Amino acid sequence: MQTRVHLIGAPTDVGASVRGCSMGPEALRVAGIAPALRQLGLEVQDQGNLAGPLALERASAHEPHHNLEEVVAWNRAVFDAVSLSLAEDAVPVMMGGDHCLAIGSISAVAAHCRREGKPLRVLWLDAHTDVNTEATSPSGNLHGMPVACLLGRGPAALSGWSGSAQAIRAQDIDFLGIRSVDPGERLAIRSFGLSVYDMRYIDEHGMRAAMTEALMDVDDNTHLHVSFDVDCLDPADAPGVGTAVRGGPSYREMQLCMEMIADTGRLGSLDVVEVNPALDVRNRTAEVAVELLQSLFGQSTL
Ligand code: 5AB
Ligand code: MN
Ligand code: MN
Ligand code: MN
Repeated sequence: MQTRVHLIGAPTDVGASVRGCSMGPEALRVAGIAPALRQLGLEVQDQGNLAGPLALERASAHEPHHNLEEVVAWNRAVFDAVSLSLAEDAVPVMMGGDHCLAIGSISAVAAHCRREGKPLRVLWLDAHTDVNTEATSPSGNLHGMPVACLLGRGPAALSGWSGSAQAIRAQDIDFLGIRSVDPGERLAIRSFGLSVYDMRYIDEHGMRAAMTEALMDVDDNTHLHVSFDVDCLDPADAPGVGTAVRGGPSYREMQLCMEMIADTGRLGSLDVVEVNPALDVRNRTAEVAVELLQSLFGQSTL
């Protein structure tokens, strides 16, 4: 059976304070995401963009969760679209948009896995761990909090969507490429016992060892969800992001990461988030993302 892929655009930046990743879905289309995946023999259906509230006025800095109402509305739309796509046996590719949208997509995936009795594993590819809460966030931006929400530590309005207070358990998620962790996040990583392959680990052991470990418990029945924040890449390779941090994996290291995920054959759903064309150079970041997705969906040189 041919693998079906649904492209779902979620053009918003309500979870971020730097504007512009609302143009991410269009940048990925301009970079040829659909034909690039079709080339691999996948049946690709672009479902267009979801609709949601604008957030033209940034909320006051005193609110603990900026744009909470808008973030809830966008995540509802993402939750519904991803749920539908999974029910149709397709692989949903949620094109963000900022990373707060992973609350909706991963909650939908978790609900699906629970229904199907499948173990879920999440790979969080990012410079950041995004495990802030209202109490620890230095910014109030919800794109820095999706992991906390999924672990049951978010605002009530963003909790319980998967049918359980915790959409995922701490042992279900591995982080890779991490190099920016806030003080409160460091405490959360320790208390949850999160598995974090940070840049030092990758420097010392290499991408291959890190990925081998991260993918160790993936079996034939596993649903693997990849949440790909493009700021995971070194900003030299992916400059079009709102929260760039120097010292990330190179283009080639990231290719190996994607190739090793492809080798498992278990990729079930994907987020591609934080592509910000307003900060980019000739759409390079979207192009790099599309090339990496080709590897993720199984393209190999030989
Ligand atoms: B991204 C920061 N930790 O919470 C915060 O891009 C940055 O989804 C969050 O990883 C970056 O504001 C969010 C300082
Ligand atoms: Mn992120
Ligand atoms: Mn990030
Ligand atoms: Mn693990």
